[in-house]
Formats: sequence, C-alpha cells, structure tokens
Amino acid sequence: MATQEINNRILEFPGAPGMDSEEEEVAEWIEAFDQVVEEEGANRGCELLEALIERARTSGVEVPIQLNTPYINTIPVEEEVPYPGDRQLERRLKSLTRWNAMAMVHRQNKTDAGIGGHISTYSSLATLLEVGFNHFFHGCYGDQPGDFIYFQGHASPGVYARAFLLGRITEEQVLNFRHELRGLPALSSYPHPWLMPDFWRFPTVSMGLGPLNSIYQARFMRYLENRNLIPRTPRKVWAFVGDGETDEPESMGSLTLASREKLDNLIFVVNCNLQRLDGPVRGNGKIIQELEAAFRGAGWNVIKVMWGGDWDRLFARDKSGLLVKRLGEVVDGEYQAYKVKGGEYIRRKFFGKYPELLEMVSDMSDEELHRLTRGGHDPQKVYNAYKRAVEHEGSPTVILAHTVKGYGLGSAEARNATHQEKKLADQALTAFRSRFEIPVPEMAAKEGRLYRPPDDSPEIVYAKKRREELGGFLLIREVPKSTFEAPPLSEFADSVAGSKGRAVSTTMGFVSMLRQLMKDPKIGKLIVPIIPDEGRTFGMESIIRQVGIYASQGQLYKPHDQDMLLYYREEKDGQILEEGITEAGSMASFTAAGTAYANYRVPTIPFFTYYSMFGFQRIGDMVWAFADSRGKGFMMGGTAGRTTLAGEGLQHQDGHSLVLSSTVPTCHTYDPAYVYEVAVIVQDGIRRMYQEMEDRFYYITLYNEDYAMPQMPEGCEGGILSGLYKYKSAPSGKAIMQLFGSGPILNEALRAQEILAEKYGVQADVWSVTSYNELRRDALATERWNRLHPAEPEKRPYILTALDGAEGPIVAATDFMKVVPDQLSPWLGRRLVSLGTDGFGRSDNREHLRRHFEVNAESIAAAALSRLARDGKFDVQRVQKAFEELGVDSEKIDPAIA
Ligand SMILES: Cc1ncc(C[n+]2csc(CCOP(=O)(O)OP(=O)(O)O)c2C)c(N)n1
Ligand SMILES: [Mg+2]
Repeated sequence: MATQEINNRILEFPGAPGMDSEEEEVAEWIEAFDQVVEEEGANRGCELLEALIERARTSGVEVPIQLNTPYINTIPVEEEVPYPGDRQLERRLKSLTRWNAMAMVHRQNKTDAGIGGHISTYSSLATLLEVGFNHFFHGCYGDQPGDFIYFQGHASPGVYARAFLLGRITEEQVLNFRHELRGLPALSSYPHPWLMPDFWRFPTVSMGLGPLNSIYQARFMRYLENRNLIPRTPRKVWAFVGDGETDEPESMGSLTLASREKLDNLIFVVNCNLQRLDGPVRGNGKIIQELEAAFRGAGWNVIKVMWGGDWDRLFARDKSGLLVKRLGEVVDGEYQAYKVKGGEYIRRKFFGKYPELLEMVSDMSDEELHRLTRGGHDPQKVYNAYKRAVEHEGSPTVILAHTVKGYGLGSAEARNATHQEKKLADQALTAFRSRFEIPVPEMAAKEGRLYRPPDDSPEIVYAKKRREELGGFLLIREVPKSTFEAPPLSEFADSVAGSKGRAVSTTMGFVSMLRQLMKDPKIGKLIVPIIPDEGRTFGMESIIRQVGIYASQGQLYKPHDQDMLLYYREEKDGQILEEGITEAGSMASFTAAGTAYANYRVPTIPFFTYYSMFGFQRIGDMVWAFADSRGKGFMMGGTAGRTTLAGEGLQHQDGHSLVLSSTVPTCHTYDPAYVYEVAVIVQDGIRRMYQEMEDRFYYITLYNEDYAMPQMPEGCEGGILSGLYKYKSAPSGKAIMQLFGSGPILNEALRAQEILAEKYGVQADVWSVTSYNELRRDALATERWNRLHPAEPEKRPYILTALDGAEGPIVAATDFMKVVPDQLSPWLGRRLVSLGTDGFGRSDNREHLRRHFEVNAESIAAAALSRLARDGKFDVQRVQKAFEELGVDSEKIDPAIA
C-alpha cells in the first residue's frame, strides 16, 4: 500500500481494528511522533525527523529528496490573521482600477486599431497589487525612497489606472495611453524611466530582466548598507514575475545568489495564471509545483497561495485527504479548462473522479463551483502571505500565487488567446460593468469611458489615507539636485604624464587610474568596481588588496595567500563587486549601481570591467534596459580588439562590440589608444554624468598590448572627446594623405607612416580616432540641423572642420570591423579607405593576426599606395613591387569569409 494511503487511513482511524502488522508499525511510529510534537513542540518534531533522515542516509537507505508540498496553501487557515483593511472599500477600488485599466486599452484600440495593450495580465494581478498598495508598499523610509517594485511590464494599464484614481496622473494622460508623440501628456506602453522619468524606476517588459535585476538590486541595497553609504531600513524589493516569464534563464539563473546572500529584503511574487502568450505554461504539468521545487532547492522561503477562502470549508470536510490528492493529480491544462468550461464541467471532471468528492460538493450549485476562488484573487490569503514574507528573516521569499488570466473578463477568461485580447465585445463590457458595479451608463461603457469617483468619495479618501500611512505615493522617481564635484584632470596627472618609456597596456593604465580615483577623499568611496571573475586578467589584484571584495559575511577563512602582499581579501565593507562568472549578474549590479543616484540618492560610479567579447553581444538587452533606466557609469571592455587579444581565437577575439555599443542611444563609445586618452574620457565622463547630471554612460575599450604610453600632447582634450585629433604630422610636414588609427592599431598606423615616408617617399599625417561613433553622431546632428534650416548658413560637422587642410585620401585602420570607420563615409565619401577585422578570429600571435586581417603597418602602407595609384598619384607598377616587399599577397583569402 502506498505510504500516503496508509497515512490517510491511520490518520482517519488510528488504532482501527483489522490493521495488518505493517500498518500497526507505522501507526506506532506516527503516534510516538505526534506525542513528541504535542509535548515538545514542532521544532523538536522537525529535529527528530532530520536526525532520522540523516541516520537513514548514513546507513545507506535512500531517502527521496522532497521539495514539494501538497497542492494547497502553505499557510494553514488556523494560522491566518484577520484582514486589517476595509474589504468593501478595497474591493470597490480594485473594481474601479480593473475597469479603468480595461477601458484604457479597449477605447484606445477602438479609436486606433492595432495600437495594442494588454488587459488579461493585470486582470490576474489586480488583487496581488492592490493588497500591496494598500498594506505593504512603503512610499519612503525617512529620507530614503520607499520599497522598490518591479511590476510585470504588461500589467502597466492597471498601474496607470490606480495612479489615475489617486490623481497621480491625469485623465488626459490616460486618454493618450500609447499616444506619446502628439505633443500631449501621455503614457508609455510599458514601464520606461526614459519616457516617464518621474514615474517609473525599473524597465521590466523584456521578460526575465526584472527578476534578475531585482535580485541584484536587493544585493546592492545590502552593499550600500554594509558600506555605510545608506542607513539600514526595512525596505523591500518586490518583483512581480509572470509564470511564463520564469522560462527565461535570466529569471531563474541567479536564485542562489539571493539565498546565499540571505536577501530577506527580496520578495518575488509569481503571478501563476498558468498561461503565457500562446497557451498554458505547463499544460501537461504543474508550473507551481515546478517552481516550488526550484525555489526551495535554491534556498528560498516558498509560500504558495493556491486557494481562496471559499475552499476552506471543503478542506475542512476533507478528512481523508482525498481532495488534496485530487488537486495534486490535475495538470495545468485541465485547471485552465475548468475556468473556461464552467461549473458543470468542474463537477463532472474534477470532483466526479471520486464519489466521496462529488458528495462533498453536493450542496453547491454549478455557479458556486465555477466561482471557487484561486488564492491570488483572495485578499485575505494574499495579505497573510505578504505579511509572512515581510516578516521572514534569513532568506528571500517567493510567493507563488495561483490566479486566472483575464480574471473577470467573461469570455476572455483563461482562454488561450486571452493575452492578445485588446477589446471586449459590447456584451462582455456590459457584463464587466455589472459584475464590478461600475457607475458608467451602458452606452458609455461600450466605448470604454473612464471613471474616477470624486476626490471626497469614501474609496478615494480611503486609498489616499492608506498611501499616506505608508509614506506617500509609490510611483515617484525623484532625482536630487547634484552637489557632486568631479575631480579635475590634474588629479589624473600620473595617467596624463605617460609611462616614461615603460611598456604598459591601456588596461594597466586604467587600473592605476581606478586605484587613484578610489583614494580620492571626496569621490573615492562612491566608486564601485564590478568584475566577473577577470580581476587577474586585468591586473586588478592590487585593487583587491586596496579596497577588498564585498562579502556580506566577511572572510570566514584564512586565505592561503594571506602572507603575500596582494592576497585575496574579502570584507564585509569591501568595495569591489566580484560577481563570479556571470556577465548578466554583473550587468545587473552595474544597473543597480548606475541608477543609485536616483534610487538611493547616492551617486555611485560603477566601473564594470569585463571581457569585451562577452559584453554587448551576450547581454545586449540588459544594456538596453540600463539605458532606459537612465543608468550612468563606465563599461570597460577589456581584452578588446580582434588582433590585439592574441592566442584566444574565434570565440574570444572581439571585433564588433563597438558596432553593438553604437546602437544604444545614451551610450558613448570610445576606443582609446593611450592612457592619457582614457584619463580624459573618464574625467570628462564623471563630470558630465554626475556633476552636470547628463543621462549618459560610457563604453570604453581596454587592450592588453604593452607599449610606451606617451605624455599627453598639449591641447588635444577636445579632440579626444569629440573623437579625433592629429597625433603626428608627416615627417616633412607636407602630407599628401592621412592615416587614421584607433587603439593599438594607432601604432601600426604610425609604423606605416614611417614605412611610407622612408621606403616610398609618401608623406602622411597620423590621427588618433578615439570615437567614430561620436564623430558620426555629431555629423548626423549637424546634417539634420542643416536639413531643417535651409535658409541658414550651413554648419560643418566636427569631422570636416578637424580635417580642414588635411590633404588626400584617408586610410582608417581599426581592430574592429570596417563598418566602424565606415560610419564616416557620408562625409568623407571616396576619400575613405577602411581597414578592419571583419570575420572570425584565429588563435595566433598579434603579428600573424594583423597580417591575416590586413591591419598591420604593412597592410596599411599597401592600402595607402594602392589608393594613391588609383588616384594617379603613385606608379601602379611600383605598387605591385611594394606589395611583395611588404609581404602583401593579393590572392590571399578574404579574412571576412575565412
Ligand atoms: C524577452 C521577451 N520575449 C518575449 C516577450 C513577449 N511577451 C510579452 S508577454 C509574454 C507572455 C507573458 O506570459 P507570463 O509571463 O506568464 O505573464 P502573464 O501575462 O501570463 O501574466 C510574452 C512572450 C517579451 N516581452 N520579452
Ligand atoms: Mg502567465
């Protein structure tokens, strides 16, 4: 007999006559256990069980690991506390919010077909949010902002509807939901701080980013507290997550960080409506059980909110456990069908499987069966779950709330197609109106008229009072005025002075710069170095020693290298976020740190230094969301360049991150060759981002090739920041052509300059191009101005004024793809010849790599001669010979396709 069944029988009839000896033995054990729990308490019972399990394991008995609990509420009804709010007024508020959320989408799609929006997600989420807004979400903690809420992006109409009821946003805004470009106050489709900077904090609509970012947010909050940059508060990070959204690796990938870091300031609420966009999340299984096991296995506190209060009566009747057993048997696809097919179907298919269950509900009508509530729609159950979650200590909590997608939307409820529903049929609208008692005339209801009760109506007064008691409105993002003073360039003197002949890389130069910055008495403590397990690659051991790695528990072991100068130092108030091998996690930390100026009113300055190949192409969507969040900081792409990173080959050699970074509007991309260039960019970046409060961030490449870093030539700061300056004039002073170089390839251009002059008598100037992207943006903006002001004198972009007087063709060489210099083609036209590293990388040394990709000095010189020959400025026959001398093979395979 199955253990469960024996247990049920024994529980029902302890000591019943006719038990066999096996059953009697079990009964005795259970009786003894019950006695211990009764006399010595539940904890003692738990200890005994644990001891038994351990004993069983050490004696070789295989005990199955049980991560699931039955398919019922985690909190038993007898442990619930009564609801503290006015249920009636709250229901009213919720109904009005539901109405306005639905109406907002419905009417907009009636007037502007195809404008989109969602009504089903919020319908399933309404109770989960309302209980939070009325009882849990704090508006502030002293001078610190309140709780952080990551809303499900597609539920935004509900969030707007509530803000509308409370007067936080106007009717005009609501009427312009998804009409952002009409010169009127409007609402963005989803949570976007870029578009609604005083309202939204967190962009969440790209599935998976909200959950991931929220974990690192909670962790960063602890980091700031442990480093005494903010006071410790009971503030929580709440993340509302879709059950379908948990399929994203980003959603589940960092769960163990949250438990390892004991983030009891973090609460996930998974809206388990069992559906995603196309259909059921797990038609043939049970998503809630799957998530329970995953979260519990990852060390989270799991609270399941499965069934509403109307089920409690049934559970009370369920002496044998048969109802619980039946709930456990049914798969999600079937649960969904129950909601669609109604009470008669539920009676027949669900309760009808066992005669005892049919009997149990014999006094209930089909309608009552259909209405049996899922836990996520019962404020009492939700309240109790939230209360436990905020009181829980020592680990993060996940609430798995069972809901119905499209709840209350009549025919759209729980249907596979409900996610895409934008409009309701007239009949559904009027049914909605009656069900939720919305005081809008029938005709107006059909058009989706909004409804806001007067400010002095009991429900609005109540709602505002609740918010007042919780510290004010929640949806406010305020950026304090900056009092920040950026350190002047003179504080970067070491970097500007050059390396005095010593061969160093820009990475090494940057690391010493960072070390210096962290010593700055004013801003040093605000620097947040972030690294995903590449500290040693970038030579950051000294920084680890200087400021320590953040470790919330301190260092619980004696590091084996403690006797060494640069030992692995972990500290409770350590400054470095060493994230381990997770670029996504590091980017989430970068996001928390890069938005702290607004979210914590502490302008932390993150430097996220990583292997450039595993940046934009791996976590590009997170960078996009970072920009949307108005994030500030420096992304430092280490080991950049397809030919500079030698040996590593195809997967590691990055020749395109500059292309990807150029797509992010607030990202300012630089590819410096020398340490002083890095210093100028970083100094000015800090000033613009934190002193001038510009919404921008930086992507700067760093290389690992060592060479002597020159002292900064006078007066080149402007050129460095604008993207280009002349680094070395032609030896004779009279150039007939120009060479552009970036990063270490600038050295190749300089060598080409010599070759051309010495061997072929061709004089060329050499320019350092720090940013093709900045040059292009400036030129585009200038061109646009000219286009829109045809009567005004034409302006000239920086790239043209800077090149005034520079003669001849231009050969631009980069360690990135040719498309990087090609960004200037519209302004340089046929003058421009781009050399770059298109194609897959190879493992070899720099010399061979640069020859393969045709970006070495010889290839640059050959390209220059070839171009001059075509222009009739150099003898073609001589070029052929020069190719031989330079080792250039005209028939070699194109590296772009090799
Ligand atoms: C990365 C990403 N992929 C796809 C989408 C498109 N999308 C929007 S909502 C949705 C389904 C959401 O299902 P679920 O998470 O269960 O939320 P629900 O609406 O059911 O509450 C999808 C696929 C997206 N927003 N982001
Ligand atoms: Mg869902």
